[in-house]
Amino acid sequence: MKKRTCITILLFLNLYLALGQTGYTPSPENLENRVWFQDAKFGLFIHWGVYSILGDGEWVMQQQKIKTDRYELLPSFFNPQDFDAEELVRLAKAAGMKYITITTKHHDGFAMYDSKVSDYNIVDDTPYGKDIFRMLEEACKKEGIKLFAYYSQLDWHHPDYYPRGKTGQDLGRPESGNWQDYLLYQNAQIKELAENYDIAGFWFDGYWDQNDLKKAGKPYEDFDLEETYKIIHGVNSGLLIGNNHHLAPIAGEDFQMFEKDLPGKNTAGFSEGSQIGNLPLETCETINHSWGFNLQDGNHKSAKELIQYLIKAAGNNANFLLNIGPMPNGAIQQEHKERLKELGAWLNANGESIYDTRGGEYQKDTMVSTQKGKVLYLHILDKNFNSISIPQFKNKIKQVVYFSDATPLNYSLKNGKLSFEIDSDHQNDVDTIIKIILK
Ligand code: FHN
Repeated sequence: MKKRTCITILLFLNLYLALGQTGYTPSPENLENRVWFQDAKFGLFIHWGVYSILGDGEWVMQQQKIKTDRYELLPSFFNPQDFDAEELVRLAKAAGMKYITITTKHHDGFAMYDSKVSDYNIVDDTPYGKDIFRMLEEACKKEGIKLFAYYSQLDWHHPDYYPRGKTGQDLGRPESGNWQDYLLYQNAQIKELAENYDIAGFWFDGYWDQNDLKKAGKPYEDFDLEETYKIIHGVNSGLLIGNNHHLAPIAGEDFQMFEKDLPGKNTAGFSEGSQIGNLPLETCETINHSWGFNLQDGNHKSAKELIQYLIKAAGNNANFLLNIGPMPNGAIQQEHKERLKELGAWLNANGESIYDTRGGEYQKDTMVSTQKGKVLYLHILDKNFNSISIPQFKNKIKQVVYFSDATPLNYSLKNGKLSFEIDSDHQNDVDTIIKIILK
């Protein structure tokens, strides 16, 4: 284990025990994996299911109120002949991504892996008949990319997901069911994923479906997260668990995610209750506006927007999990492939200022900072922002250079105030990086 990792783990452990979640002590392997996670910075989110056939996103069952017996027709024409796991993993790797998180089961309840718990899965229930999660696992191993399993605790198909939460009403299921039997089913699927696939962790979703009822003072059911997390860490204590419950971290979790917002913000409305905890952080976002494939959604964010989101995430000490939604044939939309290639090109040139760094203390809309040891990277995200002044700059400076060509920069540091001008030749429309080597 690298010396730096040991120190980081000890820091984590102290911080954890001081502020942390009672009742759960992460194993040394888990702490080491958290350091890896924080160093990784960038991952690929994949939302893919039989819903892609309808080309109307991953909520189509709910939004079009498709009864379960009608929705169950979809797998019979799911045959993604153009799916190429190795090509997809190489696309992620070339984009500079270090891990992939894919939906093994979304809210529609259909398993995109070879589940032995339910035949309602891609191997047993489609003409395609292949385990895409296994194919991705093998391709990830080959390319040195880690694989995470997204799993929805919310289930619009299973008859025992009863009482219903905020969603999944009127989908043709009997108005009855045994919640404990659903938890047994859900935990059996989660356990088989942990035991049968070489994964790095779990990305849970859907907790909010019941919790929103609780917040509204209505009858709800509890997911008993402690039991699920114990099962996972009982299989492998090193597995990293995150839960998109939109709350502060809960005991047993190993990273905290934010949806469509930087940590601490709530512009998209998903982060109302999720104050920043003391776990590794991640924010997730779409390239267009849809997680699952949406034929009508051609509103693709520019490469500049996505690169700057990655930089702001790193500046806020968070990873960026960027989503694609494969089409029903298994292919990736051209625009999404192009964006990933542009992110990869930027990281190829500037990755030193992102990978293995931690969020800096200077965060504004137009400027964030990342830091690695004695090197501070200032990211100036607005080309017109060329006269920089940082009051209360606490560090002693050895040298200030432009990251792009190592040209020294004249600066003044008087009474703790650091100021300098950026010359027009070095201004960059996406990110002007100033490298400050500290004493
Ligand atoms: O309802 C899901 C949605 O389909 C998607 O999976 C996102 C990804 O973060 N999570 C939920 C919405 O918060």
